[in-house]
Amino acid sequence: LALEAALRRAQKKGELMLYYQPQIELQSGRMVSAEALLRWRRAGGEIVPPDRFIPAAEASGLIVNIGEWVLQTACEDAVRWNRERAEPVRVAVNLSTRQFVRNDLAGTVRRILDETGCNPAWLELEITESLLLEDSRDVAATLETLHGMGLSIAIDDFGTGYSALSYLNRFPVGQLKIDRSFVHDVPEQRDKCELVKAILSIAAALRLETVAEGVETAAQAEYLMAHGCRLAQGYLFGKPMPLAEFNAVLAAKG
Ligand code: G
Ligand code: G
Ligand code: MN
Ligand code: NA
Repeated sequence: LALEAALRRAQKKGELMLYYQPQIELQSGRMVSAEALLRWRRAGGEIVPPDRFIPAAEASGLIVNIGEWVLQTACEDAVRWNRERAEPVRVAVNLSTRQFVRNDLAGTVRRILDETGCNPAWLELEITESLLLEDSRDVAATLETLHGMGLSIAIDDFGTGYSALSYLNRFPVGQLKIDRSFVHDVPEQRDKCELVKAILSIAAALRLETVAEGVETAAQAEYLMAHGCRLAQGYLFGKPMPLAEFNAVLAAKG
């Protein structure tokens, strides 16, 4: 409860901010996207990572409000990045299950796209396997509406949840993000390599785009590219960074 109150104050005082982490097309080295990652910058300058406050925000319902701010801010930033670019850089936003239930998420997204002038094709929504396992009519309808608006939907941390592969057909999913726990021991560990190849072959069969998370070494990047993974995200290409730093990276890449 103390954390919840502190979080409310933080939001009022503008202490929440987004970091951005590049997603790179392995074949070309081009940055095609960036994941928005929430941070809480306290008055003293301390940066609080999301796993320290998102659970409390979810439990209290505050995540609905914070999530709207994240969507709004990410869209505003994407519009600025893409104002003078030939090839757009998309922005990926993480969503909590709570944002889908008892809440008009599709309406919120539509309004934010409208207000910011963000192209729906620039916005990706990251959801978790557990959301799809909610097996609710509302969740399915919301995902269909968002997809119909032109947004793409990614499954975050793919492979770590209670994977029921049937949901890949039942929901309008466009992208799988391979969890970094699989990527970490590639190419050294045989079983991890087999799991990564299995995920990549499911994705290829269903024509889903793939993003490998937590790519830290050139050997990992090479292995992933050789087995058909299109995109990668990780310290090898860039850490999550504040907007000013991310803008400098964008400017340098032209
Ligand atoms: O940036 P970091 O690796 O610490 O992020 C940890 C986790 O926090 C991410 O995997 C993501 O699931 C979650 N997260 C980060 N930003 C957001 C956000 O804006 N909304 C929600 N719901 N989760 C987020
Ligand atoms: O949404 P998700 O929980 O997947 O967020 C990605 C998390 O992974 C963020 O907390 C981010 O800080 C972290 N991360 C990003 N790149 C790397 C990496 O190369 N290695 C490790 N260990 N963590 C990473
Ligand atoms: Mn994510
Ligand atoms: Na993840």
